[in-house]
Amino acid sequence: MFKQIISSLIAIIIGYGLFSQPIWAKSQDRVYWIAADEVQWDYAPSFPVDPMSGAEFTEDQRVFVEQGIGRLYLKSVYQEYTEGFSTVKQRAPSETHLGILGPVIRAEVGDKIIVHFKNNTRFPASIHPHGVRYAKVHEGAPDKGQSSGVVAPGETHTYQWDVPERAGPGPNDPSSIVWLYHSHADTTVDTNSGLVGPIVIARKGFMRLADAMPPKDVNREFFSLFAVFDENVSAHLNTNLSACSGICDVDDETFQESNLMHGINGLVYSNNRNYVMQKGDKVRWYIMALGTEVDLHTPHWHGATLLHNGNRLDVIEVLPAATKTLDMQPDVEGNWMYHCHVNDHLDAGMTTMFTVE
Ligand SMILES: [Cu+2]
Repeated sequence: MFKQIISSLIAIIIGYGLFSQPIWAKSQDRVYWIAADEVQWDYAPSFPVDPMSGAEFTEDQRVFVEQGIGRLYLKSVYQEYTEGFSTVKQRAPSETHLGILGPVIRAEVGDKIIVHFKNNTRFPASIHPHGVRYAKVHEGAPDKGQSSGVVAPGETHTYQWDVPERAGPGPNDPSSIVWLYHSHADTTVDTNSGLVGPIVIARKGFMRLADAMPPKDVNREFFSLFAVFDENVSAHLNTNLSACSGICDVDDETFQESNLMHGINGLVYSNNRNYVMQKGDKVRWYIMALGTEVDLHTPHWHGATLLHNGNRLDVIEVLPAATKTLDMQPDVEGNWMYHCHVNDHLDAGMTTMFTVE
């Protein structure tokens, strides 16, 4: 009898220990090693073939992928490294659709995010986060000579950001939401140069332990940045001009037009083909936009509908630096068009496909 009471007490104590503070709900430091690197970026690796039509690019399409500088540009991108910046981390297969975007920074409410940042580019750069909580010194934006996390070429900075309730999903949001991060040394130049990435904040208890995994209540997640990268104002314009042929006059309107890269994650004309899912999956889409007054985008999915905070739709609107999180449960197999529904953007390359297997 006495033994039974003791063992019951032990069971209660162990049970309390397990369930009052489940291991997955503990606050954690989420540590990242991220550098800004200069890389040669290909907006349309499929050239000269348009994967959508299977035919060669048309004259109108070639304005963007062949004329002027063409489809290869030097850009600045955020890359994730292993501890101590020893090697660039290989992207998980589930994240190859990220394209030009920097690594996904993940945390759940209650965590702290620590980002070791190194600027390997020839221009000042930073990581300025949206949504999370930071002191001025970790803002990543210029502040009249004060130290605020803008990093000179070759230098480093360790950002520390908190993730309080107000950085996570609100009452009408799903279990995770997306924020942007980007360089804010010279925002217009830095973002057009390519320095942008996503932050995902999950509700407490919803983040999985493994890297590159979606929240616990979904099977798959995808990220899309709808942005016209204006290569006319990239920090790398002068370098890129050396690879220009034909009309290469920076004051010429035709040349300027050829440098407006209407991409989804920096890929144009159906070159982002890694949006692959299974029929019936619970799929979360994180939509982001950046740019200027032409960057009003209306992402549209064929073959499926989505939920956005309780509203059903198959088109969502985003404006520069806005973010939207949507859920989809695809129920018809196939390759489906996924494009911005602004006519001018669609024609200029802001289109791709998603695949339901
Ligand atoms: Cu658009």
